[in-house]
Amino acid sequence: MSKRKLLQLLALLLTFGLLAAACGDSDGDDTTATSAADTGGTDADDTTTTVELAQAEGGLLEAIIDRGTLNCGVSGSAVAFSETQPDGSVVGFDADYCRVVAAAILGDATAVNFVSLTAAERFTAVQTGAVDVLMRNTTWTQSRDSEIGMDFGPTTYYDGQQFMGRAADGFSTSSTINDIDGLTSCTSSGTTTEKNVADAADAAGITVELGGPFEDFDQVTQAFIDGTCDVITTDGSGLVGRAAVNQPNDWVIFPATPISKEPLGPTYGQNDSAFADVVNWAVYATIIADENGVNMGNAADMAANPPTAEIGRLLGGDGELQSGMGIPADAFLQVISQVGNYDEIYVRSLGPVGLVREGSANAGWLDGGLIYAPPSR
Ligand SMILES: N[C@@H](CCC(=O)N[C@@H](CS)C(=O)NCC(=O)O)C(=O)O
Repeated sequence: MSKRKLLQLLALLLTFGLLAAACGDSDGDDTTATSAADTGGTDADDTTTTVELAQAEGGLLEAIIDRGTLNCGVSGSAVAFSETQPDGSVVGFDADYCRVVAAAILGDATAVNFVSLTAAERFTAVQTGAVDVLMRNTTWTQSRDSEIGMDFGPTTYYDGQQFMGRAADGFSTSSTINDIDGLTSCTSSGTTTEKNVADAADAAGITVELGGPFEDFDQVTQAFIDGTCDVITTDGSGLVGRAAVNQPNDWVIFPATPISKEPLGPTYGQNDSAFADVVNWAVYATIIADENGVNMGNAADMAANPPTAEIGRLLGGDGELQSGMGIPADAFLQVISQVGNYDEIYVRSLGPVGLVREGSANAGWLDGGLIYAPPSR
């Protein structure tokens, strides 16, 4: 058995112990590091070593090209971000970013194997190689970036944590964290969300009961509807999506300023720069295209007659940089013509639930937002 296979097997064995521990664990965000160490070694450093060894050979880009499909980890139940349809297909903003990466590497936006993962399962799925990348409303944090062994690509959606309560219970959009003193707040296990509530409650000097544990946000939303939870909490976009689907007449989202920063974007195993560069620049390509008015409808014409030298380079013309990254020269032309630019991807999925870029952090940098890409040069 090759060293890589042996390590994958070891990682897989760890997973079984890990998932069993993670599913019912209300502190799942730490579960990955802690449980892996508990199962496979004597301390947390063992986990890190295993992950690093498993990834030291790199080569994920070549493996995906050989396989012919991208294994992309998604939620599958995140409204407007990744929603599994009855026929098994997945729609949404995150699902489209899986397609962006597949189009860049394989020239085919449909060459994606979507893998639905709970919050608590997601990092193990990357560590064991079950998925190549997560597009799963995943927040970039210091511990995930370091001890949990992930690397993060460009933020595709700037989010922040909020609460949702009922107007009948006295909540309004101007409610604050102080208004949930003594109440039960529910969220899914294995998220930044559950920890932020504890921090925010401590800072405000209030007591908040954590309901659950809940494995996913379907269960959380149902518990809110059933009245088990006074309020529910997650990334603001998740609350907007749930309200859009359930069409309640008295669910309100607060506070106006979120209690945390939740930068969401692609997440993959650490120390594989060739793969990371491709994911990152595929995302940047959608942003540069948006800034320059290159879209699904005109990308082929723009490639044939580039309006600027940068667009020529980006779409595969003179001076293109994609071949040197191990992907076809026209990789980003495929991304834009098959999936679209950032704005097209955003509006297609997030527009219908009422999430608008204008005036938000997700506007382009020239419009006062944070969506920004380095130059293609
Ligand atoms: N961004 C946070 C939360 C991610 C997450 O899985 N959130 C869940 C619930 S707490 C969610 O919003 N799911 C969307 C949905 O199922 O509607 C993280 O990375 O930990």
